[in-house]
Amino acid sequence: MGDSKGETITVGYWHIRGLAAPLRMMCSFKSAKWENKTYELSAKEGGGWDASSWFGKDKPELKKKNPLINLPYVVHKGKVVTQTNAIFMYLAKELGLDGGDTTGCNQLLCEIMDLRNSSVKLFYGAKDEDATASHLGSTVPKHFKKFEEWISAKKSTYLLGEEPTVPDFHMWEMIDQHEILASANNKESLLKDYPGLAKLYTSLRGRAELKGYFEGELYKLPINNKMASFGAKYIAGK
Ligand SMILES: N[C@@H](CCC(=O)N[C@@H](CS)C(=O)NCC(=O)O)C(=O)O
Repeated sequence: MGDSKGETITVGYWHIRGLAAPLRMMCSFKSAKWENKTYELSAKEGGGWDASSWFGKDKPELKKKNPLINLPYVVHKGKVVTQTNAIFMYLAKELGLDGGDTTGCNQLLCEIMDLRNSSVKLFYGAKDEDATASHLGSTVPKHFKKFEEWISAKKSTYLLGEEPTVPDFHMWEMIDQHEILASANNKESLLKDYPGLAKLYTSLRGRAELKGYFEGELYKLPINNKMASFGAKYIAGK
């Protein structure tokens, strides 16, 4: 593990769970010295959203250090890191959460991002019961099946072994978001068909290192931003 207990890690993102939730979970899990920085959208008169809390000041400032700057970002040891999967791997190395398997982490993180990207289309699209049913009944199972087969081949609790590594935090977040989506649509849990994923979900949720995260404010943020058709307001998880 690097000296991340020495220098504060700043995690910047919108005032929601979104892409930052698993980054916050990783910092909490490792009791890193870290701070959470969030930006809030405010309603504009006449409709629409004012995003100047981010675009007005911090984005132009951080852009001077990293022209790729986006949300989320991490500032640590004088570096500004952006792009979620790159941040995941940066933190995994700093916090000792890569399991010594960079290729495994990268493959899993990209696969989880594929699931996330298809979910975000639904969450930010117009509310549509048929699209939600098709997402829960077809799209998500296609992804979950791959992860289930991966875990089953590994014969492990987590994606890369018996201890959590970086992809488990994003996997957990995506499972949780879909548990909440299913329950909000009066559908049963998707996990009944995926015992390996169910075990990962329950095991990580029960880790003592994450008690503070789950009991604190960060887990109570809305999943998505204010314009989303799903998750724009806090919905209690399990
Ligand atoms: N590929 C990027 C996507 C980042 C992105 O789309 N960020 C959205 C929020 S999820 C945003 O509002 N960015 C602010 C900006 O464009 O400055 C990643 O994985 O981090």
